[in-house]
Amino acid sequence: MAEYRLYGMGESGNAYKAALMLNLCQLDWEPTFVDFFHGEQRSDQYLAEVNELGEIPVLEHEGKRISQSGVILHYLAEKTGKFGPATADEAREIWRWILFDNHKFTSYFATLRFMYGLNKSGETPVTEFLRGRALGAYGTVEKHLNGRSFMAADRPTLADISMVGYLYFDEETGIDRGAFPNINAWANRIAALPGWAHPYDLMKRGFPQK
Ligand SMILES: N[C@@H](CCC(=O)N[C@@H](CS)C(=O)NCC(=O)O)C(=O)O
Repeated sequence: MAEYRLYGMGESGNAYKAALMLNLCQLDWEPTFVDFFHGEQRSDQYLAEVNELGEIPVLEHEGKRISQSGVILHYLAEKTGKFGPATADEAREIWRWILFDNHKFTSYFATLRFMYGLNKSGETPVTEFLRGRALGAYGTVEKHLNGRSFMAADRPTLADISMVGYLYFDEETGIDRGAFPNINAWANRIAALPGWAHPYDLMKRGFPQK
């Protein structure tokens, strides 16, 4: 049995944030597939035994079950000494970007991709709203990366590992990463790190194939 277990599935960029960290740190881990698209994360058993929040990812280690990707990333940095802050200022900067990521950079984009890219909703007022919000967050990150290689320090940190979570999927969203040269170069920089792998190569996919 592997030392670390990650509850997730391939289409989840939030689960990918944790999977990527586990892989970059070369930890002994294995995924447990959660049948998200059939609602397993909302089942009584999952809520009672895995995560009362009804979400993936969840990291299991030494009898603990830890949820929220940002918390999981910090836990793994504590365990490994990798990708964490070197100073109190860096710690604040990492948290600032992870919170921005969870609220704005990931969440609007992820919901847009789910509706438009996976569920093929077509264009609706909701997808237009989500794309507008996601583009706003992309603009903020594009500007921050001007003259910088990484988000929170002069080396890759937890902030980067969190924020690239949805950047390697290629389902149609109406947002072209290529139109954001700084974001594009940064995502490629992270993809060049030893241990990087695409989310679909780390966890089983669950979206029902029609
Ligand atoms: N802030 C959380 C977000 C986790 C999240 O929303 N995960 C999605 C899958 S990508 C989920 O489980 N959603 C279930 C729901 O919202 O009902 C994190 O970073 O872990």
